[in-house]
Amino acid sequence: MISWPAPFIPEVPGTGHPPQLFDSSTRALRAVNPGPTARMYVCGITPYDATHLGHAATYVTFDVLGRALRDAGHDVVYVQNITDVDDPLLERARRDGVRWQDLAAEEIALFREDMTALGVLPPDHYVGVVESIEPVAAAVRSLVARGAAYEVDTPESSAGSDLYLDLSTEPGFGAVSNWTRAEMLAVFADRGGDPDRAGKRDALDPLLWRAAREGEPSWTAAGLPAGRPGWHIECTAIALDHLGMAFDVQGGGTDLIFPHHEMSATQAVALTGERPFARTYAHQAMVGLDGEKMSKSKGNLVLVSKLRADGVDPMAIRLVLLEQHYRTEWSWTPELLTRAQDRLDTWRAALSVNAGPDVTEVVEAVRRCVADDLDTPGALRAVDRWAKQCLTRGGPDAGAPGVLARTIDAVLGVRV
Ligand code: 5CA
Ligand code: ZN
Repeated sequence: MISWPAPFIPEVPGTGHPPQLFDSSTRALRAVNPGPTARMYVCGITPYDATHLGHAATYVTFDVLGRALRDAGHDVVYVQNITDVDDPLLERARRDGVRWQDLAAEEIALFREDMTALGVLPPDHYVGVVESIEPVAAAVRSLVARGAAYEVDTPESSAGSDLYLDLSTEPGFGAVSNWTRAEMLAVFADRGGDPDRAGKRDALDPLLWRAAREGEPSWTAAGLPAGRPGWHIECTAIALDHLGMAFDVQGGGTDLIFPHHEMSATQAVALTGERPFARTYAHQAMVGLDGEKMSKSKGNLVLVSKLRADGVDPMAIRLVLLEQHYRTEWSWTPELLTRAQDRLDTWRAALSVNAGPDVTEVVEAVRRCVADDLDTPGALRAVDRWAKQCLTRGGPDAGAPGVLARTIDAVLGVRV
């Protein structure tokens, strides 16, 4: 799939520090310690509605991680999927009387525009499920061949049996979330699972392949009934295809810790006999509106595209997101946007003077903050301090404003 245009990353003197990230799996800070090339997979959108501030927070968070890794001297291979065939997309298309392909294409186009406006670096591989049927089918066939999958009866009108993963064959199950079974069962149905499906061996077993039903899209793949991929196996197959095992960071929102990232990893371990799937699992806390999680299914959305259409500077939106630490839940308010716009105006004023205070310390502070579990609020405060000093007392260094402008552009993705 085509992604979106890459923004220019300016050169900054010196190098950044190797980032540490909170790993949801071990619940501890962990050094992201890649070789020359860092490998990152972040779960992409299900394109049935427009990008809201929660999605934007997730992609900006991992954008900052990618920038920090680059600034620390790594190449980055970044993979993102698109869940461009799944129940919520098909249901929304049916409700609105449009083709599911058209709905997906429209929402993906809008997402690209939103990401471009927010200065998010594009993934190197932007991969739709509809482009990945063969690798997904191969993964399902391999799980069947290993005795890790089983059939569940379907209505007579369908093309054959559905296939599920038998979690009892997978001793590594649970290693990503480290949740109790009760915790897993409490959210499974709400997050795309089907605990009550008759014929399953265990309530938590995930769907691998759904045999075609009347009126639903399907693909033919050797050895499988005509059908379509389950959700988790799509990310397993795409990640393995483009990154292999033991890649550096698996990212997404906290709503994906279980079941999505748990199942994706369990399946990858089952397929390869190796572990881990990802070395670090990092998750963006949920962004809300009026105290409730912002979600397409609830419809309580603040859309990036709507804010842009209202004339809001996308860099002010980005500053709202960066002002929050990614591991803290928060709710969108208009006051946050006003404050971010004021901050942007102040930074622009300070960075457009001919000479200012020395920036060695503030550049180092920005780098230290992002390397410290993506402490973007700390990085913004460091720039605020310099801007205030610059505007109140001035400074002698003619190169300073330019170096700092390039730093916040390269490391924080903020263009002043
Ligand atoms: N297609 C799947 C992942 S394979 C999916 O979860 N799509 S999504 O469109 O629902 O979400 C896209 C990304 O935004 C996911 O990483 C998800 O965890 C994250 N996300 C969704 N809602 C929020 C929210 N309210 N706050 C923060 N992140 C969110
Ligand atoms: Zn995913």
